[in-house]
Amino acid sequence: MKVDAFKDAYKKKFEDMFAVPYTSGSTTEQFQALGQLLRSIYTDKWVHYNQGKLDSKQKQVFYFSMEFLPGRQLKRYLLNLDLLDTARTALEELGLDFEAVAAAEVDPALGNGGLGRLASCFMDSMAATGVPGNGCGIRYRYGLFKQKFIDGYQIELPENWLRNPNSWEVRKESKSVIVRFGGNVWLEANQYGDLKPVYENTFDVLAVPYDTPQIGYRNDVVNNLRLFTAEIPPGHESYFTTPEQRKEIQEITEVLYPDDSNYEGRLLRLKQEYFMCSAGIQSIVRYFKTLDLPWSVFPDKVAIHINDTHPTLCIPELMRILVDEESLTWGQAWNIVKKSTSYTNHTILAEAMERWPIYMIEGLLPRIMQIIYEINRRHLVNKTALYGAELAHRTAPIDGDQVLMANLAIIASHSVNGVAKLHTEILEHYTLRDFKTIYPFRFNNKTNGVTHRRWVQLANEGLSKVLDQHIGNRWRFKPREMNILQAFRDNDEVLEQLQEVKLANKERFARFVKEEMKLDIDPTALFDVQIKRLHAYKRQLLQVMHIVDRYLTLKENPKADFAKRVFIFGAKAAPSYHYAKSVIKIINELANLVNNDPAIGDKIKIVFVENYGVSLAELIIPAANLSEQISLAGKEASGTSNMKLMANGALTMATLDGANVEIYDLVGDDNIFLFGMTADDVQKLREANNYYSRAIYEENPQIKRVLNAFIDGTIPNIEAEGREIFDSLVLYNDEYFLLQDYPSFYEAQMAADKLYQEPKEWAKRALTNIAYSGKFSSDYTILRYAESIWNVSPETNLLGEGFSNLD
Ligand code: GL2
Repeated sequence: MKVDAFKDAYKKKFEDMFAVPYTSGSTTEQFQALGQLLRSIYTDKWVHYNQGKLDSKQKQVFYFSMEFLPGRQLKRYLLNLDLLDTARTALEELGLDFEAVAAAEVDPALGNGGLGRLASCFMDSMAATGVPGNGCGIRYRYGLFKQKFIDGYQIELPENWLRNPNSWEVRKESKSVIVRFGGNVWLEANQYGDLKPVYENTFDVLAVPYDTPQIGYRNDVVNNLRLFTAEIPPGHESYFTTPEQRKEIQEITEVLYPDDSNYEGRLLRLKQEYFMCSAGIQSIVRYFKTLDLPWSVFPDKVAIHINDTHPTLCIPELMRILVDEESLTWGQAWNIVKKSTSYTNHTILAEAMERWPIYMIEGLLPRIMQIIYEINRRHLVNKTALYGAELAHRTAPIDGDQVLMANLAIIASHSVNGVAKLHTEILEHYTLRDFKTIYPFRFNNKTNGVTHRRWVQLANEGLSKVLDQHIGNRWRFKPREMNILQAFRDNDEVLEQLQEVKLANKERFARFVKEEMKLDIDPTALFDVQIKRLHAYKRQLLQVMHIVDRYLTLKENPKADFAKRVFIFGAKAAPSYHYAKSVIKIINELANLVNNDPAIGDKIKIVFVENYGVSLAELIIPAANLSEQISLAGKEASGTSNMKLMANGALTMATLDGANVEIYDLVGDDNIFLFGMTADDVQKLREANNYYSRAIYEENPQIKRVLNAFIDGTIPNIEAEGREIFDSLVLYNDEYFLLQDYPSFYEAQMAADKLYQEPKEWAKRALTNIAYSGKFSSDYTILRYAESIWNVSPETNLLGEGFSNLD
């Protein structure tokens, strides 16, 4: 579409919608008009692609996830439709501010963090690579809470993301299904003598799908993200006369659980999980039946992927439908389930492992519990014969009065993968060792990835132009070709351009900070970024110790040789996570102290952005010089902000944890700041059982001085929180070994300071990080899933070339 035609279409759309001249709307209205215009452009493609999938009966992937964090869609759609420049020019020629219009879109926070964002990167990459993929999840009425700081404390406000109509979704009421909860169930012989369940007094809920298109990058693919909402079934209105009764239905899809990597065994969460699984599986079965094929080929047409254990109930739900409703034998059904299901594990944290009390499942989902009992019984019988009773019991889905969701997911899947090499190794050797014994070929690694379209092409247009100028634009289709940039490591012109782009991105962020926080930050200072959920294992506190250390040193010796730094944090804490909230309070009070100390000036500034999410990440990441990836080794399954920051030319400050290990393998010693214990060291230290943090505190004056600042009034207004943190580190033996790793962390930070004083040397390393980041494109990750887990053949459109050689 040409600019003039786009302008005319936009004007008409705006005036049709709002009945006022196009010059007089708000940015929200302008966004809505642009959204509607885009819809009219892509809908044909969507319909056509869907029809093509149906006609060809090709295999499709169904990616089940309780979380998606898509971010804003407008620019993503424009980019993928190759209309970004056209739309920008058109709006600007009409006198409108394109960026302001794009920023008027709400950012749907339907996920907590890395896991949800990964699901959205995967949706983008499936469309880009031509993998026929469907996302399946919940349309939460309220997304992850909106974070506010009041007196330095985190306050949670509801995130009403649907206040304005959602421009992209399509309600598909005719595709609704009924999800059944509770009641009684028993088995009775039917007219053929088969035992079938009979239900009584069930609580029925209507699951209504809302579909959002997933447009491929400059190809003809438009996949689908289907999110379900819970409603009263038509004709049942008379049973729901009181607000309480209606609420019982509405609350199923009312809010996202705000806990990251933490399991909460609440009945409502179980309802949500089953609601999504049952609705999604019923949709799949209905679709499969339209193909008019025998059940035995179901696994050749459908791949069901379980993103973490939250969607594990897909397994007994599919068993239920196949056995109870479609009258397959147990053996036939089990084969189908196993061949079509695969599971990704995203964490080894014990507190994140889902286990549901049997009484809860029994009460809410009586037939599903019967099926789980039968899966368990057969597992014990079969595996005891082969491996003995102990191993059979340790791997069984039922443990005493609990159902272990990971066990159920593993035994009923044909593939189990971790999300980084180290993570998969830990799963195989420790966490899931028993399963590895029984199913040696079931395990595989799929290192996470990020979509360069959002995280480089859109978030960093300046960098994208530099890349185009020197290496051509093929990297936009094949991000691995960014490695050609490495040939320019000694090219002064390129290095200078990269520095200019970085500075411009830092200035943009500084303007935001000035506007939103009334704080001046120096764009030439080192921007040191740690953006992720607040969690003890991620060790934001290590960085806090480092800042306190610098602060105290500078107070004593204002001439101390530190580079100017802006410490940037973005982090939400789970509302019930007391410790994490204390760390938030401490960072905010430290910021207050340091930012207002005239003796410190620009040498240290602390920016803790409120309400960190995808859109803020898009602003912060391109501005970063240093990427803090400092979790205790062995704890972070993969991480993905590490990849986004690297792609934008930040150097990584890292422990050898998660995907940091693979970043290190790519860029080498000279282009990363490594510190701290390895996962093996941590393991040994734990086994030795002789770690004594109090002794480190007593014997290391640097550490003692820093920790004392938490309790001696140096940082005002943190009496309770400072004491809590101090005690966790000194009295309660420092579970995440901060004191053990601190000296090497500090040393690495000093090395970063030193390097930052040599801008050209720093820029060379930034260039190398950018160059090698293409390897972490989620396009490749998805192609690996497609090839070795889902067994679907993508019709890739990336420069028309296939992807035979992925490694
Ligand atoms: C996580 C891991 O903690 C994180 O390291 C990983 O990158 C993502 C995606 O694989 O998954 N696991 C988890 O439960 N959450 C994550 O972010 N919330």
